[in-house]
Amino acid sequence: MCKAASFLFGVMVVAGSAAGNEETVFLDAECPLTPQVVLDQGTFCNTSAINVPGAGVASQYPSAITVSGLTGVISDLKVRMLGVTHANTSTLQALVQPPSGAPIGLTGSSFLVSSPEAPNQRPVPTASSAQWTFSEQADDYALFNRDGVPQLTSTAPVSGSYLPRTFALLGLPAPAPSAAESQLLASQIGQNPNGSWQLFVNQATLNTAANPQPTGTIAGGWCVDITTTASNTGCYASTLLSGAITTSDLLQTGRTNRNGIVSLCTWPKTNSLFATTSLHYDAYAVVNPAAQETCITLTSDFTGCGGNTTQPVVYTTYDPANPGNNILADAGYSSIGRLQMSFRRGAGQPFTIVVHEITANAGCPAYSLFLEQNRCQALPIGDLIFRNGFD
Ligand SMILES: [Ca+2]
Repeated sequence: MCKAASFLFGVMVVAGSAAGNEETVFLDAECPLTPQVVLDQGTFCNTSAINVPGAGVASQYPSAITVSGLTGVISDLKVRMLGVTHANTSTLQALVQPPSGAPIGLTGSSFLVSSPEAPNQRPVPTASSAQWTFSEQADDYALFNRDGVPQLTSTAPVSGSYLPRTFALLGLPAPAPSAAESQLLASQIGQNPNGSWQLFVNQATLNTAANPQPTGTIAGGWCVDITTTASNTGCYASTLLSGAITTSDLLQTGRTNRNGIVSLCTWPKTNSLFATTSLHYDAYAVVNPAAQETCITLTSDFTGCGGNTTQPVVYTTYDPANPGNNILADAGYSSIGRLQMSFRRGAGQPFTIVVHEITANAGCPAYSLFLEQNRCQALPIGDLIFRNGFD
């Protein structure tokens, strides 16, 4: 029997103790992907300017849009920001809270996130009266790029379509939702579109009081473009894993280097071993349930770790004696908050998610790992082919 689209991965313990040292995530039967005709469409906007200070929340926090009168359930969603002007949009944080479901991270980071092409440099994408469309049909991220080119010092206006994605987000001030954010607009597939949509915009300060950020504006406000079908298309899949790292967990020898570079479907990265300290870990073996290669996002939530910084790493195959080998993806950081990354995996291909402590025996009382994918969406192309060859 086909399960709800929110649980297309399953979990089984294959090794370790009841502490859950190592688990294998198996697949449940997928809901069928049934072609469906568009039932309804609508664009809804709030055109009041959203002004962004040098630090903290925007002038409208949140800015709200009421959607009403649409029939059916959401099959496609786009969020547009109109007239974005800002001299460093990399730390301009935006979340959208739909009427139901988790908030969706649109853009922004709480930390310096380097691009793989410019290690140790922070991209500084600027925007001048730009029209930003957040869409899963896009190929790159607003935080890093314009047309696939890292924006380090450019003053050119940046208009275009961007993938929604936040990076190393510590959470936005209340009343923004405290729930971990989804990385996919597709998380709204199958939901009722009608109700209040709220946009939370915040300027991060990079935790440095002496690091003032430029002010900015979203002068024309924002819009949601909603398409519906009669029933759930089944394209969105997710699973939530949770656990704790304790001193009864298994040990790995060393850990992955934290180099500030995030793994992305558009930018796979390499990494290596750092130190050889013994660290406790949990491992989850997962298989991609999609019928074709997809982009899988992972949101790690370490806010329940009691301030103990914790690191997530994804492997093609994991060897706790050599945790610097076979790294598929990492977030470039450990965190006491949340970390986001994404990676590509083919149909039926396995991967292993490992969560480990940074300080020996520090552990983590409670963490969660949220996997998502839109299994109907082709991979974001970016210019991967030029960065990594014909893989
Ligand atoms: Ca454990």
